[in-house]
Amino acid sequence: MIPLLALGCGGEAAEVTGVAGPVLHGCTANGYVDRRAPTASRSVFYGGAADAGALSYAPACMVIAPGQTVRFDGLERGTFSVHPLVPGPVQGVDAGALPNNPIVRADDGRAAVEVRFDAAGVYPYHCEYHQPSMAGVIVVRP
Ligand SMILES: [Cu+2]
Repeated sequence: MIPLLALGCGGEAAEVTGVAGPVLHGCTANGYVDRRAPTASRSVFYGGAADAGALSYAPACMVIAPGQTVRFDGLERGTFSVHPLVPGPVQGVDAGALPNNPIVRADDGRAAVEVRFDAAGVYPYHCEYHQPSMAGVIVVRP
């Protein structure tokens, strides 16, 4: 019996959820988690926090609705000085025409930032030091 696992960002095992999104940053076409429900968690953990590997984001591939806020959170395990959060695709990846990405570069000692996504679109992000494997995508759609 083969478990329903696929290789996600950084070679970490990621759940296959059947939610569609672009193939980018290790995200597979149907490998996105749907966090559009009002009560869903919209935290992206990194740097060994919660479900994230030391050099990965979890969940790295997330679908949210316009107007919702994502919290990038290293909890007690990671900070942006170790894992600088950078908007946009990793080097060498052409993500096509990118709309304005509301993610703002964070490279200080904070562990968490919250980013509100108002417009539908595809918003890649990555860690400056650990790209290309440490990368993810937020897809915003109704
Ligand atoms: Cu990193």
